[in-house]
Order: sequence, then C-alpha cells, then structure tokens
Amino acid sequence: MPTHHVTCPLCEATCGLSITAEGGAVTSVRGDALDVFSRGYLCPKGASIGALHADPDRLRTPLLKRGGRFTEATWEEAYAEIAARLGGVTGDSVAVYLGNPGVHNLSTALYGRALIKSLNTKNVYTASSLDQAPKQFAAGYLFGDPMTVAVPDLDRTDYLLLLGANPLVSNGSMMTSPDTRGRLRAIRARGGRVVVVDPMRSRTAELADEHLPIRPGGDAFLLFALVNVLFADGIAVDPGELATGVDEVRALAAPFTPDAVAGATGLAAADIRRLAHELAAAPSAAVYGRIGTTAQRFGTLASWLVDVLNVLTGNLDRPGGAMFPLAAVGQANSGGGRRPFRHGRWRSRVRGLPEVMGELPAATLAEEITTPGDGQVRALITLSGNPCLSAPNADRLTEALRGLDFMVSVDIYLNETTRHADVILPGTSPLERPHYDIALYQFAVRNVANWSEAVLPTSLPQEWETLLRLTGAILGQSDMDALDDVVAATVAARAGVAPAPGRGPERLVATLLAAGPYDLTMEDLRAHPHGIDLGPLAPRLPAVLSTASGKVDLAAPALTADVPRLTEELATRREDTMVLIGRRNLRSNNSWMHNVEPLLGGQNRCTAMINPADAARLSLIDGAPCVVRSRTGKITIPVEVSDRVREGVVSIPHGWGHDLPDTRTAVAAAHPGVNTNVLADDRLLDGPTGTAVLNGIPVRVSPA
Ligand SMILES: Nc1nc2c(c(=O)[nH]1)N[C@H]1C(S)=C(S)[C@@H](COP(=O)(O)OP(=O)(O)OC[C@H]3O[C@@H](n4cnc5c(=O)[nH]c(N)nc54)[C@H](O)[C@@H]3O)O[C@H]1N2
Ligand SMILES: Nc1nc2c(c(=O)[nH]1)N[C@H]1C(S)=C(S)[C@@H](COP(=O)(O)OP(=O)(O)OC[C@H]3O[C@@H](n4cnc5c(=O)[nH]c(N)nc54)[C@H](O)[C@@H]3O)O[C@H]1N2
Ligand code: SF4
Ligand SMILES: [Mo]
Repeated sequence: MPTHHVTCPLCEATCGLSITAEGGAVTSVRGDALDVFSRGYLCPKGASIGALHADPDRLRTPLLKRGGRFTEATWEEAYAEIAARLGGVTGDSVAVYLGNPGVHNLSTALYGRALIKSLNTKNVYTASSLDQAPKQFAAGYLFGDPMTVAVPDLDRTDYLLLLGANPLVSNGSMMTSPDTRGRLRAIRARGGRVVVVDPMRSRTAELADEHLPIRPGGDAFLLFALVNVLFADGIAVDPGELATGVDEVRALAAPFTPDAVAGATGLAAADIRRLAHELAAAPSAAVYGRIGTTAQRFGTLASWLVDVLNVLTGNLDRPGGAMFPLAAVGQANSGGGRRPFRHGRWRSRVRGLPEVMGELPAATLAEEITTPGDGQVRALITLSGNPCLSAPNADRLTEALRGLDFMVSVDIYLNETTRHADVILPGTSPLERPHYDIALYQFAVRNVANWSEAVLPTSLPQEWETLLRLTGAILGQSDMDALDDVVAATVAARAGVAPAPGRGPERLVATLLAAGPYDLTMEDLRAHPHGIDLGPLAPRLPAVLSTASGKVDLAAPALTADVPRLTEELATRREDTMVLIGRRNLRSNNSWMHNVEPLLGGQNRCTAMINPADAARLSLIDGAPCVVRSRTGKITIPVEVSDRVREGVVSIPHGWGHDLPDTRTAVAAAHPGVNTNVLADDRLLDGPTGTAVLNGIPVRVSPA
C-alpha cells in the first residue's frame, strides 16, 4: 500500500500527514516524521481526516431547494437553476461571504477572487472581519502591505510575550508553526521565558513561565503602558532611519502609565514595569498577539502596539525577534512596484463602514440584506462559510438570510447556514484535491515549500471548476478553458511572469513559484514529498516595506486616529458588568468539525466557564444551566465553575448550536451545544476595521 505524504489543510499549522488508503478509504493517518516542518506532529483533527472524508453526511451531490425542501440534483440542473436565477445579476445586489476553510483550499484561494471580481459588487464579506483584519490593517499601515506581517521567530527567541492566543489549542494562527507546544517548550529549555497575557489560565498559560490574567479588552492599555515605560525609563531602542513617528508614539503613550492602566488591565503597575524591562533586556524577544487582541474593541490599536513594541525593543526583523517570512509562492511583498496600503476606498451602504482589503465587515451583512433601497443585497453566495454560527447577532443574520431572493452555497455540509440556500454545490473532501498552503506559508516561522497530491480520486468536480462554472453561469460564459486562461493570465500578470502551461490551481502555483524568490519548480516540489526546507527567517528590512516613506510608519494617522477612543475608555471604563470571551477546543474547528464522530463524545464542551467567586455571587451552580443575556439575545447554557477564568469574565466557545431543523449533520445534532454568537453584538466593533468584538461583550448571567 503506498503511503501518501500530504500537508494537513485543517488549520494553520500545516502539519505533514502520512496517509495510507485502500479502495477509496483511508486506512491510517500518522504524523509524517520526515516532514521538514512538523517532524511527525499531528493533532486529533488531523488524525480524523479520514473520518471527515468518510462522513456519510458530507455532501456528494448538488442539492436544489424545491418547495422549501432539498432534493438531490445533477450538476447541470444546479447550474441551470443558478443561471436562471442569478444569470446577469451583478453589482451590489449580490453579496459573497467567504469563510475560513477557503484560506486552506487552493481552489478557493486562487479562484474565489475571479468569482468576486466578476460579480462587481461592494458586498464582499469574509471571516477576516471576525478575526485578524485588525492585525493586517495595522501591518498595512506600519509596513505598507496587509500581507507584510511580522511573526515571532519562535525557534530562536529568548523571550516570548503572547497576548490573546492559545496556540496549544489553536495550534497557532498568523504564526504557522506546527507543534507550537514543542517550540514553546524549547524556548524554556534554552533558558528563555514565555509570558502569556490572557483572562483565562489557558493551556498555553499553564506551560508558560508567567500568566497575567488581563481584563478582556485591556491589551491596548497594557501595550501602551509598556511603550510608556520604555520611554520613561530610557530603555527604548531608537530605530533611527528605519522608522518614522517615534516622537508621536512617545507623546501618545505618555498618559498610559502603568499606574493609569492598572484598573483597565486588572494588572499591577509593578508587573507592567517589570515586563517592559524584561522585554528590553532580553537578548532577543518577540511580542505576539492573536484573536484575543484582534476581535475585540481595540483590535487595531492592540495589533499596532504589538509591533511598536517589537520596534522599540530592537526586535523587529532580527533573529529571535519578530520577522518577515519569505514564502516561495504568492508572497505579495516579495515583488516590486507595490503601492502602499489604503482602506476606506468605499463604504458600506447602511452604516457607512469602510472597506478593508476589499471587504466590508461581516457584522453589517444582515442589515445590508434587510434594509430596502438602492444596492440592497438580494442574493448571497457563501463559499465555505457558516456565518449563522460564526458572525455576531446570529439570530438577526439568520432572519436576514430567510428573506433573500436567492442563495447559493459551495460547501461540504447542509448546515446552519447552507440550509438557507436554494442551491448547494458540494466541494471535495480535503483528501480529494491537491494542496499547497499558499496563504499560511506567508506567516510561517520557518520558510518551507510543500506540494501535496490528492490522496484519493473523486467523482466530484474540483472546487476551482465549480467556482469557474458559477462565474460562467453568472456571466453567461460557457467556455471554462477560456475563463481559466483569463484567471491564469491575471495571476501571471500580477506576478510579472508568463502563465505556466496546464490548467487549474496547479498551473497557478507553478506560475507563482516561477515568479517567487526561490529557484524552484513543480518538479522540485514533487521530488520532495516531505517538503523543502528553505531555512530560518532572514532579515528583510527595508526591502520588505512598501510604505510611501519607505520606512516603518510607527505613527500612521489611520492607526493613531483611534487613540482618542482608548483615552476616553480609560476615563469611563466600568467594571460592574460581566464580559463574555471566546475559547477554542483542540477537537473543534470553528463550527464545522462537530460532525466528525471521533472528535465528539466525552463531556459537553460547550459550557459557560465562570470563576468561583462570580458563581457564588450570582448563585450559579456547576453543571446547572444559566441564562446569559446581551443586548442582542440570550442563551441557556450549562455553567462550568472554574478558577481558570478570571473574575468578571464568562468564557463560551463559538461554533455550536447544531440543533436547528433542516440540517444534515446527525452527529453534530446529537451534541448540539448553543450558539454564543446570538450574544455577540453586531454594533460592537473595532473602530478602524469594523471587525466584530467577539471578546469582551457585556453580558448578564443568572441561574436558569
Ligand atoms: N464568538 C466567536 N465567534 C467567532 C470566533 C470566536 O473566536 N468567537 N472566531 C471567528 C473566526 S477566527 C473565524 S475564522 C470564523 C469562522 O467563520 P466561518 O468561516 O464562517 O465558519 P466555519 O465554522 O469555519 O465554517 C466553515 C464552513 O466551510 C465548510 N467547509 C469545510 N471544508 C470545506 C471545503 O473544503 N470546501 C467547502 N466548500 N466548504 C467547506 C463547512 O461545512 C462550514 O460550513 O468564526 C469567527 N467567529
Ligand atoms: N482546535 C482549534 N484550532 C483552531 C481553531 C478552532 O476552532 N479549534 N480555529 C482556528 C482559527 S479560525 C483561528 S483564527 C485561530 C485562533 O487562534 P488563537 O488566537 O490562538 O485562538 P484561541 O484559542 O481562541 O485563543 C485566544 C485566547 O485569547 C483569550 N482572550 C479572550 N479575550 C481576550 C482579551 O481581551 N485579551 C487577551 N489578552 N486575551 C483574550 C482567550 O481566553 C483565549 O485563550 O485558531 C485556529 N485553530
Ligand atoms: S495541528 Fe492543524 S495542521 Fe496539524 S494535524 Fe492538527 S489540524 Fe492538521
Ligand atoms: Mo479565524
């Protein structure tokens, strides 16, 4: 039996899997010990990829809604319906929502854009505005491109300050690093220090040398205070010619002394001072913030200040600090002729929220659908997304989807979102397609390249073909090869090379590889099934920058413009309400791996975790149901009393709530949990980017 060595596409860690299969079924999945990056590591999700493939509920034929009920249909019937209902309909009345797995899927990553472009609509939504948009926005203004993101040089750093991240569970994000646990342990083993800032004593916090239980939403205050101490105590490193705006940053940080932010952060001023001195004194150090610092009220400011600290401690772009990866394929910042990042080129119709990276905030999708007038959204295409569970004010969005004239979903399940579609087009399972992690290698802690062939044959069309056919159905174009050539020509022109021969994503990867910074071909990739190690991260300043000044713009107005909101919050911040934050579980993947039997079972993971002192004060009993209310809704959920979470905070995982009618996910329905995003407020946003506040939502909690 041949063993297939492939990259796991289920999360950002890009682990190598060694898979054997027989007769179309997976017989074993192991971590690939020879993978140049992951060296044998795998998690329970990767181990369950065969079960995901075999899931009887996974869609294998198109579904068409007739008289309110789904029936199986042929692909031709499905496209005929789409052409009849959506043909020629372009412009703002059609919206697209692109979900997280699209990032891990070559087809969607490379062909989604063609579909979106052909629609010519402002109404483009993705999970980015529920996630990392503030980080990319900050990077865009600091460094010139939202893909120019500095990642911690995990394998060489002496000091790692992690905020709002739990990579022992999430396996790392915007920091592609298989076996993060091993890499963090190695920091400690070589005498370094790991400090975790998190309202929860997470698994990562348990592994760390120190855990600082910050109040949710307090990160920008803490980070500003660290900057303040660097200046006040004369230990800031002068970036000299490298950066502009140091004096502005110093002035802006002045009010945020450790004493001034102690209340807002819930942390002792002395600890903040010590932290600043430790960061400055470490031979090398990296500050890293993830979703607890981005999907929150001051996501942009916190993301900005993370890198301000990396600069002012002399750690930007130095080994052991925060460095810029150089991916082999599609790294936007490795070519020439780049224009500085801008946002706000257009605005959402109803709330006037600015575009960021060509997208509008998902938090505004519902009202764009329900508010009458010119440009009202009447049709929706979802591509590997489940916004009914993942976006804020879920009840309102669900209601909005009910009112659409037409909806198409490209997805592998009939679930909480796709049940609203008129047509569902099934994607392949991850094992039925080739893979190259075009997106995630751009954030990798080591430069690697790894091509994966499909493990199993399929009778389904590849998703790129589906996306092209969908594009064709809307544009009235039936020559798919011609459309594919247009996509290839566009990708090649942007990369400044000629298109490689062939078809589909493989041609595009070959094209981008030829345009990339390494002398590599597809043949090289194929000859190395365990990947090609391109070495540790190397310094890239100043060439990596594409700001107008050619320097790191530490005080770009788009970033500093949000400081007054923080100053105001410092004066008015109240402590009397409970706030809701999110959490992840190793055996979950946002909303969609809850139908994979081996990952379920055991105790109910969808609980409201609450500190014993709050439980006592609010008369909540461990295991008993409680009611959690916010401005937008209420849910009933079991209490889990735990001193892991700090006082004043409720922690509830997202992605649950599988007890809805008309879905086809039997395993998930047997372990439904509740949808926390009923509580997330679609009006509570990070200022500059409109990213949803999913951490730090004011709630009331009472016994049920
Ligand atoms: N409260 C709260 N809410 C959150 C978060 C939080 O921390 N707290 N996190 C946010 C974050 S970071 C994210 S990224 C979003 C995720 O938000 P979404 O991307 O909207 O949601 P997912 O749960 O990832 O849904 C993925 C969908 O893709 C489908 N799918 C899976 N694989 C494939 C495939 O290969 N092809 C196709 N066509 N479809 C596929 C699944 O069936 C599912 O419908 O959730 C956000 N929501
Ligand atoms: N197993 C698993 N892995 C996943 C996913 C999954 O659903 N399951 N989802 C994937 C996706 S889409 C993403 S984006 C990544 C996310 O990757 P991470 O950001 O590492 O995700 P989390 O595990 O949610 O960790 C966020 C931490 O922030 C803390 N937090 C909440 N609010 C605040 C705050 O205000 N300040 C601070 N400092 N901390 C806060 C939470 O308690 C939590 O421990 O994970 C990816 N990997
Ligand atoms: S950590 Fe992520 S990439 Fe690695 S096996 Fe698990 S799901 Fe796959
Ligand atoms: Mo995410």
